[in-house]
Amino acid sequence: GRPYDVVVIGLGGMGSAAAYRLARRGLRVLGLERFTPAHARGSSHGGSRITRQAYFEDPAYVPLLLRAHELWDEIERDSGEHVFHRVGGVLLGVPDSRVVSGSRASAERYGLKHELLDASEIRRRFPALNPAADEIALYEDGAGYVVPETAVRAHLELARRAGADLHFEEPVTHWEQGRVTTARATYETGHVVVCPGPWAPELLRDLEIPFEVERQVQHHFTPATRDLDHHPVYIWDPADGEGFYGFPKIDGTVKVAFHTGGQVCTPDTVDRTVHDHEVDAVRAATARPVPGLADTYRRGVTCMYTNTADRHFVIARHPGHDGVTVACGFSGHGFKFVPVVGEILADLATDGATRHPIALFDPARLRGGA
Ligand code: PYC
Repeated sequence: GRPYDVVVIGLGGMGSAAAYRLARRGLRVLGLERFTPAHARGSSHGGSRITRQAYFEDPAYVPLLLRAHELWDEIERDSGEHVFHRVGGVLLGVPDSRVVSGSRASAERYGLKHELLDASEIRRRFPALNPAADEIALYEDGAGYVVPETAVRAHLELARRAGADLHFEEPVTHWEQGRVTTARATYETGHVVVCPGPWAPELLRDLEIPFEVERQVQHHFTPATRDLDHHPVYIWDPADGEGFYGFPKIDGTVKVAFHTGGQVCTPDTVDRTVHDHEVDAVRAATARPVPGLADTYRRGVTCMYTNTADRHFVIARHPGHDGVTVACGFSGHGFKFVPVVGEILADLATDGATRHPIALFDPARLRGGA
Protein backbone atom coordinates (compact mmCIF):
# COMPACT_ATOMS: atom_id res chain seq x y z
CA GLY A 1 0.00 0.00 0.00
CA ARG A 2 0.84 3.69 0.08
CA PRO A 3 3.63 4.55 2.54
CA TYR A 4 2.69 5.96 5.92
CA ASP A 5 3.96 9.28 7.23
CA VAL A 6 4.46 7.78 10.69
CA VAL A 7 4.34 4.27 12.15
CA VAL A 8 3.84 4.19 15.94
CA ILE A 9 5.16 1.02 17.58
CA GLY A 10 3.24 0.16 20.77
CA LEU A 11 -0.30 1.38 21.54
CA GLY A 12 -0.24 1.57 25.33
CA GLY A 13 -0.56 4.93 27.05
CA MET A 14 2.20 6.78 25.22
CA GLY A 15 1.74 5.19 21.79
CA SER A 16 -2.04 5.65 21.72
CA ALA A 17 -1.61 9.34 22.57
CA ALA A 18 1.12 9.77 19.93
CA ALA A 19 -1.02 8.08 17.26
CA TYR A 20 -3.89 10.43 18.07
CA ARG A 21 -1.84 13.65 18.07
CA LEU A 22 -0.12 12.71 14.81
CA ALA A 23 -3.34 11.72 13.05
CA ARG A 24 -5.00 14.93 14.24
CA ARG A 25 -2.26 16.90 12.50
CA GLY A 26 -3.34 15.34 9.21
CA LEU A 27 -0.58 12.74 8.94
CA ARG A 28 -1.14 9.26 7.61
CA VAL A 29 -0.53 7.14 10.72
CA LEU A 30 -0.25 3.41 11.36
CA GLY A 31 -0.30 2.20 14.99
CA LEU A 32 0.98 -1.30 15.75
CA GLU A 33 0.27 -3.19 18.97
CA ARG A 34 1.41 -6.73 19.84
CA PHE A 35 -1.68 -7.47 21.96
CA THR A 36 -5.33 -6.29 22.13
CA PRO A 37 -6.53 -2.70 22.87
CA ALA A 38 -5.89 -1.65 26.50
CA HIS A 39 -4.49 -5.09 27.42
CA ALA A 40 -3.11 -6.00 30.87
CA ARG A 41 0.30 -7.42 29.88
CA GLY A 42 2.38 -4.24 29.92
CA SER A 43 2.28 -1.05 32.00
CA SER A 44 -1.04 0.65 31.12
CA HIS A 45 -3.58 -1.36 33.13
CA GLY A 46 -4.90 -1.68 36.67
CA GLY A 47 -7.84 0.71 36.84
CA SER A 48 -6.11 3.76 38.34
CA ARG A 49 -2.99 5.91 38.12
CA ILE A 50 -2.16 8.85 40.36
CA THR A 51 -1.91 12.29 38.82
CA ARG A 52 -0.66 15.41 40.63
CA GLN A 53 1.29 18.58 39.90
CA ALA A 54 3.43 19.44 42.97
CA TYR A 55 5.98 16.95 41.69
CA PHE A 56 8.51 15.85 44.30
CA GLU A 57 10.60 14.00 41.72
CA ASP A 58 11.81 17.26 40.09
CA PRO A 59 10.24 20.69 39.51
CA ALA A 60 11.15 20.36 35.82
CA TYR A 61 8.08 18.13 35.43
CA VAL A 62 5.62 20.80 36.58
CA PRO A 63 5.11 22.64 33.25
CA LEU A 64 4.42 19.27 31.61
CA LEU A 65 1.87 18.43 34.31
CA LEU A 66 0.11 21.76 33.85
CA ARG A 67 -0.29 20.90 30.18
CA ALA A 68 -1.18 17.24 30.89
CA HIS A 69 -4.12 18.26 33.09
CA GLU A 70 -5.40 20.61 30.37
CA LEU A 71 -5.13 17.81 27.86
CA TRP A 72 -6.85 15.24 30.12
CA ASP A 73 -9.80 17.64 30.21
CA GLU A 74 -9.66 18.02 26.44
CA ILE A 75 -9.58 14.23 25.94
CA GLU A 76 -12.65 13.90 28.15
CA ARG A 77 -14.51 16.55 26.13
CA ASP A 78 -13.52 15.07 22.79
CA SER A 79 -14.13 11.42 23.68
CA GLY A 80 -17.06 11.76 26.09
CA GLU A 81 -15.23 9.35 28.46
CA HIS A 82 -14.60 10.05 32.15
CA VAL A 83 -10.85 9.58 32.48
CA PHE A 84 -9.65 12.06 35.13
CA HIS A 85 -11.18 11.84 38.62
CA ARG A 86 -10.16 14.93 40.63
CA VAL A 87 -10.43 13.47 44.13
CA GLY A 88 -7.44 15.43 45.47
CA GLY A 89 -4.07 14.07 46.52
CA VAL A 90 -1.95 13.94 49.67
CA LEU A 91 1.80 13.44 49.93
CA LEU A 92 2.62 12.20 53.41
CA GLY A 93 5.74 11.81 55.54
CA VAL A 94 7.91 13.65 58.03
CA PRO A 95 8.55 17.23 56.90
CA ASP A 96 12.01 16.55 55.49
CA SER A 97 11.04 13.34 53.64
CA ARG A 98 11.62 13.55 49.89
CA VAL A 99 7.92 13.14 49.14
CA VAL A 100 6.86 16.05 51.36
CA SER A 101 9.81 18.42 50.97
CA GLY A 102 10.09 17.83 47.21
CA SER A 103 6.41 18.36 46.51
CA ARG A 104 6.48 21.48 48.67
CA ALA A 105 9.45 22.87 46.72
CA SER A 106 7.66 22.31 43.38
CA ALA A 107 4.41 23.82 44.69
CA GLU A 108 6.20 26.92 45.94
CA ARG A 109 8.36 27.34 42.84
CA TYR A 110 5.32 27.26 40.54
CA GLY A 111 2.74 28.85 42.84
CA LEU A 112 0.58 25.73 42.78
CA LYS A 113 -2.47 25.72 45.02
CA HIS A 114 -1.75 23.48 48.03
CA GLU A 115 -2.22 23.13 51.78
CA LEU A 116 0.12 21.78 54.45
CA LEU A 117 -1.71 19.66 57.03
CA ASP A 118 -0.43 18.43 60.38
CA ALA A 119 -1.22 14.93 61.68
CA SER A 120 -4.39 15.87 63.54
CA GLU A 121 -5.72 17.86 60.58
CA ILE A 122 -5.01 14.90 58.23
CA ARG A 123 -6.96 12.56 60.55
CA ARG A 124 -9.85 15.02 60.82
CA ARG A 125 -10.16 15.61 57.06
CA PHE A 126 -9.33 12.09 55.87
CA PRO A 127 -10.33 9.61 58.61
CA ALA A 128 -9.04 6.63 56.58
CA LEU A 129 -5.47 7.89 57.01
CA ASN A 130 -3.67 7.54 60.34
CA PRO A 131 -0.36 9.46 60.29
CA ALA A 132 2.25 9.29 63.07
CA ALA A 133 2.38 12.39 65.29
CA ASP A 134 5.41 13.83 63.46
CA GLU A 135 4.08 13.27 59.93
CA ILE A 136 2.56 16.02 57.81
CA ALA A 137 0.99 16.17 54.36
CA LEU A 138 0.94 18.39 51.35
CA TYR A 139 -2.63 18.37 50.03
CA GLU A 140 -3.33 19.19 46.40
CA ASP A 141 -6.92 19.81 45.44
CA GLY A 142 -6.33 19.43 41.69
CA ALA A 143 -4.71 15.98 42.01
CA GLY A 144 -6.53 12.68 41.59
CA TYR A 145 -6.37 9.63 39.38
CA VAL A 146 -6.78 8.71 35.76
CA VAL A 147 -8.14 5.35 34.57
CA PRO A 148 -5.49 3.91 32.25
CA GLU A 149 -7.68 1.53 30.26
CA THR A 150 -10.26 4.27 29.61
CA ALA A 151 -7.48 6.68 28.67
CA VAL A 152 -5.92 4.25 26.19
CA ARG A 153 -9.31 3.40 24.64
CA ALA A 154 -10.23 7.09 24.37
CA HIS A 155 -6.95 7.91 22.61
CA LEU A 156 -7.34 4.93 20.26
CA GLU A 157 -10.88 5.92 19.38
CA LEU A 158 -9.89 9.54 18.77
CA ALA A 159 -6.92 8.37 16.68
CA ARG A 160 -9.20 6.15 14.60
CA ARG A 161 -11.68 9.01 14.09
CA ALA A 162 -8.78 11.21 12.97
CA GLY A 163 -7.93 8.64 10.29
CA ALA A 164 -5.21 6.45 11.86
CA ASP A 165 -4.96 2.78 10.92
CA LEU A 166 -4.58 0.71 14.09
CA HIS A 167 -3.45 -2.92 13.96
CA PHE A 168 -3.65 -5.17 17.01
CA GLU A 169 -2.08 -8.56 17.72
CA GLU A 170 0.63 -7.65 15.24
CA PRO A 171 4.03 -7.67 17.00
CA VAL A 172 6.90 -5.75 15.42
CA THR A 173 9.86 -7.99 14.62
CA HIS A 174 12.18 -5.34 13.20
CA TRP A 175 12.29 -1.62 12.58
CA GLU A 176 14.74 0.58 10.77
CA GLN A 177 14.73 4.05 9.28
CA GLY A 178 11.80 4.19 6.84
CA ARG A 179 10.55 0.64 7.36
CA VAL A 180 8.80 -1.44 10.02
CA THR A 181 8.39 -5.21 9.78
CA THR A 182 5.83 -7.23 11.74
CA ALA A 183 4.79 -10.85 11.91
CA ARG A 184 2.36 -10.02 9.04
CA ALA A 185 3.86 -7.38 6.73
CA THR A 186 6.46 -4.72 6.05
CA TYR A 187 5.38 -1.06 6.07
CA GLU A 188 7.20 1.85 4.43
CA THR A 189 7.07 5.04 6.46
CA GLY A 190 8.59 8.50 6.67
CA HIS A 191 9.05 8.33 10.44
CA VAL A 192 8.97 5.75 13.23
CA VAL A 193 7.83 6.50 16.80
CA VAL A 194 8.81 3.78 19.29
CA CYS A 195 6.76 3.55 22.53
CA PRO A 196 7.81 0.11 23.75
CA GLY A 197 6.95 0.15 27.47
CA PRO A 198 8.68 -2.84 29.10
CA TRP A 199 9.71 -4.14 25.67
CA ALA A 200 12.31 -1.29 25.56
CA PRO A 201 15.32 -3.56 26.22
CA GLU A 202 14.33 -5.63 23.18
CA LEU A 203 13.04 -2.94 20.78
CA LEU A 204 15.51 -0.17 21.68
CA ARG A 205 18.66 -2.18 22.30
CA ASP A 206 20.68 0.19 20.12
CA LEU A 207 19.93 3.12 22.44
CA GLU A 208 22.55 1.47 24.69
CA ILE A 209 20.67 2.39 27.85
CA PRO A 210 20.56 -0.18 30.68
CA PHE A 211 16.81 -0.24 31.33
CA GLU A 212 15.68 -2.35 34.27
CA VAL A 213 12.19 -3.82 34.02
CA GLU A 214 10.71 -4.20 37.51
CA ARG A 215 7.72 -6.32 38.56
CA GLN A 216 5.25 -4.58 40.86
CA VAL A 217 2.01 -5.82 42.43
CA GLN A 218 -1.18 -3.76 42.73
CA HIS A 219 -3.00 -5.04 45.84
CA HIS A 220 -6.80 -4.78 46.12
CA PHE A 221 -8.78 -4.70 49.37
CA THR A 222 -12.51 -4.61 50.11
CA PRO A 223 -12.68 -2.74 53.43
CA ALA A 224 -15.89 -2.62 55.43
CA THR A 225 -15.38 0.94 56.64
CA ARG A 226 -16.96 3.69 54.53
CA ASP A 227 -13.97 5.93 55.39
CA LEU A 228 -12.12 4.37 52.47
CA ASP A 229 -14.90 5.02 49.93
CA HIS A 230 -13.97 8.65 49.35
CA HIS A 231 -10.59 10.15 50.12
CA PRO A 232 -7.73 11.60 48.09
CA VAL A 233 -5.09 9.51 46.36
CA TYR A 234 -1.93 9.40 48.46
CA ILE A 235 1.77 8.66 48.40
CA TRP A 236 3.16 7.84 51.82
CA ASP A 237 6.82 7.90 52.77
CA PRO A 238 6.56 6.72 56.42
CA ALA A 239 9.47 7.23 58.79
CA ASP A 240 8.90 3.75 60.26
CA GLY A 241 8.33 1.51 57.23
CA GLU A 242 8.31 0.98 53.48
CA GLY A 243 6.70 3.67 51.31
CA PHE A 244 3.46 2.91 49.46
CA TYR A 245 0.64 4.68 47.64
CA GLY A 246 -3.09 4.19 47.38
CA PHE A 247 -6.52 5.17 46.11
CA PRO A 248 -10.08 5.49 47.39
CA LYS A 249 -12.57 2.79 46.47
CA ILE A 250 -12.79 2.41 42.67
CA ASP A 251 -15.06 -0.24 41.12
CA GLY A 252 -15.56 -1.86 44.52
CA THR A 253 -11.94 -2.17 45.69
CA VAL A 254 -9.31 -0.04 47.37
CA LYS A 255 -5.91 -0.35 45.67
CA VAL A 256 -2.57 -0.02 47.44
CA ALA A 257 0.95 -0.76 46.14
CA PHE A 258 4.65 -0.36 46.82
CA HIS A 259 6.60 1.85 44.43
CA THR A 260 10.05 0.25 44.88
CA GLY A 261 11.65 -3.08 45.73
CA GLY A 262 10.11 -5.26 42.98
CA GLN A 263 11.90 -8.09 41.19
CA VAL A 264 13.81 -7.50 37.97
CA CYS A 265 12.01 -9.28 35.12
CA THR A 266 11.16 -9.21 31.43
CA PRO A 267 7.67 -9.17 29.86
CA ASP A 268 8.23 -12.84 28.93
CA THR A 269 9.47 -14.04 32.32
CA VAL A 270 7.45 -11.86 34.74
CA ASP A 271 5.89 -13.93 37.55
CA ARG A 272 2.14 -13.15 37.38
CA THR A 273 1.42 -15.04 40.61
CA VAL A 274 1.09 -12.96 43.79
CA HIS A 275 2.70 -14.72 46.76
CA ASP A 276 1.68 -14.89 50.42
CA HIS A 277 4.82 -13.09 51.58
CA GLU A 278 3.89 -10.16 49.30
CA VAL A 279 0.42 -9.98 50.82
CA ASP A 280 1.99 -10.11 54.30
CA ALA A 281 4.33 -7.25 53.38
CA VAL A 282 1.55 -4.92 52.18
CA ARG A 283 -0.56 -5.77 55.22
CA ALA A 284 2.34 -4.95 57.54
CA ALA A 285 3.17 -1.69 55.77
CA THR A 286 -0.42 -0.41 55.82
CA ALA A 287 -1.49 -1.67 59.29
CA ARG A 288 -0.76 1.57 61.14
CA PRO A 289 -1.22 4.16 58.35
CA VAL A 290 -4.43 2.75 56.77
CA PRO A 291 -5.95 0.54 59.50
CA GLY A 292 -9.30 0.13 57.69
CA LEU A 293 -7.70 -2.24 55.19
CA ALA A 294 -7.03 -4.90 57.85
CA ASP A 295 -8.08 -8.46 56.95
CA THR A 296 -9.90 -7.48 53.75
CA TYR A 297 -7.32 -8.52 51.13
CA ARG A 298 -8.97 -9.55 47.84
CA ARG A 299 -6.45 -9.94 45.03
CA GLY A 300 -3.16 -8.81 43.53
CA VAL A 301 -2.42 -7.86 39.91
CA THR A 302 1.12 -7.63 38.53
CA CYS A 303 2.43 -4.80 36.38
CA MET A 304 5.84 -3.66 35.13
CA TYR A 305 7.93 -0.53 35.50
CA THR A 306 10.69 0.25 32.99
CA ASN A 307 13.30 2.02 35.09
CA THR A 308 16.18 4.23 34.06
CA ALA A 309 19.14 4.69 36.43
CA ASP A 310 17.89 8.12 37.58
CA ARG A 311 14.17 7.32 37.22
CA HIS A 312 13.69 10.16 34.73
CA PHE A 313 12.10 9.45 31.34
CA VAL A 314 13.68 9.08 27.90
CA ILE A 315 11.92 11.21 25.25
CA ALA A 316 13.92 12.26 22.20
CA ARG A 317 14.73 11.86 18.57
CA HIS A 318 16.74 8.64 18.39
CA PRO A 319 20.42 9.65 18.57
CA GLY A 320 21.48 6.91 16.17
CA HIS A 321 18.79 7.06 13.44
CA ASP A 322 17.24 9.93 11.52
CA GLY A 323 13.49 9.69 11.30
CA VAL A 324 13.01 7.81 14.58
CA THR A 325 11.57 9.17 17.85
CA VAL A 326 11.52 7.30 21.16
CA ALA A 327 9.59 7.49 24.46
CA CYS A 328 10.48 4.97 27.15
CA GLY A 329 11.89 4.42 30.65
CA PHE A 330 8.89 5.94 32.40
CA SER A 331 10.12 4.38 35.67
CA GLY A 332 6.71 3.87 37.31
CA HIS A 333 5.56 7.48 37.18
CA GLY A 334 4.73 8.14 33.54
CA PHE A 335 1.05 7.51 32.98
CA LYS A 336 -0.18 10.90 34.22
CA PHE A 337 1.90 12.47 31.41
CA VAL A 338 0.32 10.42 28.62
CA PRO A 339 -1.46 13.22 26.72
CA VAL A 340 1.44 15.67 26.89
CA VAL A 341 3.91 12.96 25.87
CA GLY A 342 1.66 12.34 22.86
CA GLU A 343 1.91 16.02 21.99
CA ILE A 344 5.70 16.06 22.46
CA LEU A 345 6.13 12.96 20.28
CA ALA A 346 4.03 14.53 17.54
CA ASP A 347 6.21 17.67 17.75
CA LEU A 348 9.47 15.69 17.63
CA ALA A 349 8.30 13.46 14.78
CA THR A 350 7.08 16.35 12.61
CA ASP A 351 9.44 19.23 13.52
CA GLY A 352 12.38 17.56 15.27
CA ALA A 353 11.81 19.91 18.23
CA THR A 354 9.18 20.80 20.81
CA ARG A 355 8.27 23.87 22.84
CA HIS A 356 7.92 21.64 25.90
CA PRO A 357 10.87 21.40 28.32
CA ILE A 358 12.34 17.92 27.82
CA ALA A 359 16.05 18.45 28.55
CA LEU A 360 15.74 16.14 31.58
CA PHE A 361 14.77 13.26 29.27
CA ASP A 362 17.83 13.34 26.99
CA PRO A 363 19.09 9.76 26.48
CA ALA A 364 22.71 10.99 26.34
CA ARG A 365 22.78 11.10 30.16
CA LEU A 366 22.19 7.34 30.38
CA ARG A 367 23.96 5.89 27.37
CA GLY A 368 26.57 3.26 28.01
CA GLY A 369 25.78 3.16 31.76
CA ALA A 370 26.46 -0.11 33.54
O1 PYC B 1 3.52 8.46 39.70
O2 PYC B 1 2.29 9.18 41.32
C1 PYC B 1 2.97 8.31 40.78
C2 PYC B 1 3.18 7.05 41.44
C3 PYC B 1 2.92 6.73 42.72
C4 PYC B 1 3.31 5.45 42.89
C5 PYC B 1 3.74 4.98 41.72
N1 PYC B 1 3.67 5.98 40.83
